[in-house]
Amino acid sequence: MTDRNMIVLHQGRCRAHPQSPGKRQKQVCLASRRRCCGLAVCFGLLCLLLVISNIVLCLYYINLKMEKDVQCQLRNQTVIAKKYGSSYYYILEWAKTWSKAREDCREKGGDLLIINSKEEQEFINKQGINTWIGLTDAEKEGEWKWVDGSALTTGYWMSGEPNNAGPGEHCAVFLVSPPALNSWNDMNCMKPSDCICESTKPPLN
Ligand code: MAN
Ligand code: CA
Repeated sequence: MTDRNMIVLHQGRCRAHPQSPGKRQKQVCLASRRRCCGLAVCFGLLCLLLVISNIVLCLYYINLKMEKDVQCQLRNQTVIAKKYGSSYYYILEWAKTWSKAREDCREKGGDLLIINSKEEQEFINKQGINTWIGLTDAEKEGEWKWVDGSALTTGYWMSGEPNNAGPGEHCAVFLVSPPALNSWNDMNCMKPSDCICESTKPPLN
C-alpha cells in the first residue's frame, strides 16, 4: 500500500485513512506534511526566481531603450542640409570647440564653412545661427587662412575685430547680426559654439 493510499487531506489537515493502522498513520502523515512544506518552499523559490528574472529583464529593456535614445539624438545632430550655389550647408547642433566642430564636419564628408562671397555671407546670416567658420590664424598670428589652405582676401569682421583680445583667439566665429556684412569675431578656439559645415555633396549619415 502506498502513502497516498493511507492518508486523506481534509481542509488542509492530514487525516488518517480509516483503514490505516494508528502509528504508521502518524508517520505517513508527518512525511506527507514535510513533502507539502518542501513543495511550498520550491514553489516560493520559483516565484522568487520569476520576480528576479522579471526585474532583470525590465532593467535590461530600460538600458537598451536609453542606448537607443542616445543613438537617435546623435543621428539627429545634423539638422538641415541646404543647397546654396554648388554647396550643401548643414548645421551641427551642440556647441563644440573649433577643432571638434571641424572634425565632426569632416566626418560627414565636408569641412567648416568657407565664405567666398558677399552673397554667401548674407545667406549664412539668414540661417540665424552663430557658428564657427573655417578660418584660423593659429599657424601665424594675424595671417588668416581658410581650412582649404587659401589665404583670406575679403573678411566680414565686426568693427574692431580681429583684435586677438584674449588667450587663444585664433579661430573665427560668425555672430548673426545686422548689418549682415560685419559679423565675424576672432574667438578662443576652445570656447564652444554651434557650427555650420559645407560640402560639395550631401552630408553623410
Ligand atoms: C569681446 C570682444 C571680442 C572678444 C570677446 C571674447 O566680445 O573683446 O573681441 O573676442 O570679448 O569673449
Ligand atoms: Ca576677438
